[in-house]
Amino acid sequence: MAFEMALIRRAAAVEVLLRRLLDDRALSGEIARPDRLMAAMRHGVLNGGKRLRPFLVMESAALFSADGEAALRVAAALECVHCYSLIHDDLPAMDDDDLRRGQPTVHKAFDEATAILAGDALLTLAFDIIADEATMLPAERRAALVLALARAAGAGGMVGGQKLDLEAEQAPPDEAGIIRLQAMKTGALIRFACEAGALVAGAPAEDRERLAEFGSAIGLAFQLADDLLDLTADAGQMGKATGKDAAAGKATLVALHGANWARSQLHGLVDQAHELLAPYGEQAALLKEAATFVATRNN
Ligand code: GRG
Repeated sequence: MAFEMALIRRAAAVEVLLRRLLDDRALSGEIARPDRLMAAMRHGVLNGGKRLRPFLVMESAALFSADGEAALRVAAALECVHCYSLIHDDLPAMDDDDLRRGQPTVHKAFDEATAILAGDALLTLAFDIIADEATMLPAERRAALVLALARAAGAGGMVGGQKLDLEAEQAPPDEAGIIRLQAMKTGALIRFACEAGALVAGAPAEDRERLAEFGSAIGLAFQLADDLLDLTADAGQMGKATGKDAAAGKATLVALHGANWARSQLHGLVDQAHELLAPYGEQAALLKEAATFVATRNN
């Protein structure tokens, strides 16, 4: 319960900031931004969502008593990258989805070209937010965050994982290939979310690595849980609205080893995640609950 309340509280804070950052009025020193583009960006961002990644940034930052306002801005930046990826993932050239978070996808509500541009602008806005002096951190910490986010989001991270995922439709990968693809496509941003808290705080490298490992463990759990939800949706049970991946016979660890194996893996990953946070004691209680939530979520 404490976790659910904290997730809602953190989501509300990040939404206030996102609303401000996506305001029609130009940023100081910037040429006015086109209305329809801004409207499409808002549609893709201010449309619900659990705001799990921002939560992970803010909670991992709190673990090291980092500046809360700076952590909030990094959290908002990461959510912009996540939302851009969802807008592009929904496009006809990719997943071709009509609904996202229960509302028309951006290309349905606007048009395809506008959706592509809204995604592009959200990606660049993310780096703008972090690099801006308003993110009151020493310049080298902002640079380290920009670098880590660029790597998590780019060809060696989420975008590369998406490419491998598209290729997997033609040539299904083996187990190692599936793990690599998922670690890149969904794992990299979750890993960054957890690592970012340590970066905002300027925590020692050992803590940064520990939080990154925690992020990798819950990233894997997130994807396994997602594949399980997909399977139950495909079987017409509770879970995701569509079981598209399972119905398409997509190569996943769940498809390879079955649901019971996946559930026992999830237990192991949550234990591993909790152990990684053991040095932080009670301070890490909410992050530990987040790991459990990720593995047991039903949406
Ligand atoms: C198009 C560059 C590009 C990348 C797309 C992450 C991704 C890569 C695509 C999303 C496809 C998808 C639905 C994957 C399953 C896991 C996932 C990322 C689910 C959505 O994340 P949640 O559950 O969503 O955190 P909310 O809506 O709560 O933010």
